[in-house]
Amino acid sequence: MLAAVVIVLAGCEAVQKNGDAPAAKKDAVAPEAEPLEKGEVRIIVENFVFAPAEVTVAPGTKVTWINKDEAPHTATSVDQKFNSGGLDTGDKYSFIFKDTGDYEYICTLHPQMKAIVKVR
Ligand SMILES: [Cu+2]
Repeated sequence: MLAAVVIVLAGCEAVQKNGDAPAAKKDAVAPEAEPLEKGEVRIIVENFVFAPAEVTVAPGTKVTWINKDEAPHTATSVDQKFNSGGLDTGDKYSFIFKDTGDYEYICTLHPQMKAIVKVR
């Protein structure tokens, strides 16, 4: 039951996950080389940290996480506002922050990985 609720919540505002075709993983082009959408903010997951660990964005900003580690990671809101699910190497996940507030999140696979998105 809980799992179903989480899926529904995540589905609400998750913009894209694994948007690249499977073949893209073999591509030499690094994910961050892709053009940013206007107003988009990127957070790189690498060396078991979210970088930057704190970002402040305006309401309506699309934030995209990209996993550059060999290990899988997630970006999971501690308040269950968003959840990337498992991101393998090169995978990305986007969420549009509509409301102001502080959004703490962790990697559920490595709970010591903590970061925050502030929407102002
Ligand atoms: Cu992790």
